[in-house]
Amino acid sequence: MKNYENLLFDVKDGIGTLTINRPKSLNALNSDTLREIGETLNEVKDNTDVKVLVITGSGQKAFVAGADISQMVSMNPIEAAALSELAHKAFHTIQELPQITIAAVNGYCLGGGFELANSCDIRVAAATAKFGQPEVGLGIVPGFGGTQRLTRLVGRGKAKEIIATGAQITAQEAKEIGAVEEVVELDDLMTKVDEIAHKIMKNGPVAVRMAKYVIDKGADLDLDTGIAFETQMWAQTFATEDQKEGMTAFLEKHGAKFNGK
Ligand code: CO8
Repeated sequence: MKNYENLLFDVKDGIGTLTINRPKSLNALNSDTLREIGETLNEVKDNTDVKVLVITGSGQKAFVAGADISQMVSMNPIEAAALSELAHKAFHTIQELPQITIAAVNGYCLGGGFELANSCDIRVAAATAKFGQPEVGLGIVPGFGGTQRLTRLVGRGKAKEIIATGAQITAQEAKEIGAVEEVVELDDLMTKVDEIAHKIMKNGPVAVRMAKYVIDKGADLDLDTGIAFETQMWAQTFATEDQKEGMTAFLEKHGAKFNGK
């Protein structure tokens, strides 16, 4: 793995951890950081050692406090579109990764930070984390997918309330509206994320990957088409060694040893 200027990346026991590392700017996303995130994701995509990807922010104060305002202040529309495009590419790659991704939200999760978290599969937040889309207060609209992914998570009314007021909400409030799955004390954040990652990694890798795919691709289909799609995918799992192993191990009353084939 390369050494990056604005992020850290390591892989341990099957868990890849990508840490946005610009604590002096509360991990704000500038174009260099987005480019580095994109490069890391491209490596993660094909790295079979990474079973689960965790994305977090460096320090105790912020996950990501948004796109970098000092870079955006003097941008023209073409430059803004280029920045937004970089983020869209990176966030789209996160969404399409075969691995399950977990956002470990350790603090401020604002603007582009909330949009980054929302492109992950699961969000676990420290009780002290704050969420919001403050863009309208800067005279812009969310530009890294916030009007779309947040709306799909929490519904139009809540998304409009969050985006139009620009107000921050607590981690607990974010959980109540479905924007966060788990809330724990800050000191317990990475332990909780690790626990979830290990539960995921105990299961059949092909099945986990396929479940993510069916949920995401099925979300925009009508119910009947989605169910038909699920049936196809379900049937395909019977062609895997993991299915034979999982069911045999159950009947023989021992733990399964999946090989991901
Ligand atoms: N960009 C650049 N620098 C930032 C950012 C940011 N988003 N957030 C914080 N910083 C910097 C501050 O400027 C400050 O730097 P310095 O020490 O040099 O003065 C340092 O981080 C610490 O911040 P504060 O002193 O402000 O810390 P506080 O504890 O007082 O406040 C807050 C913390 C509440 C998080 C506050 O920093 C804040 O409101 N930050 C901005 C949050 C925000 O508005 N985010 C949205 C940005 S817009 C966005 O994300 C849009 C994405 C889509 C764009 C698409 C078009 C291209």
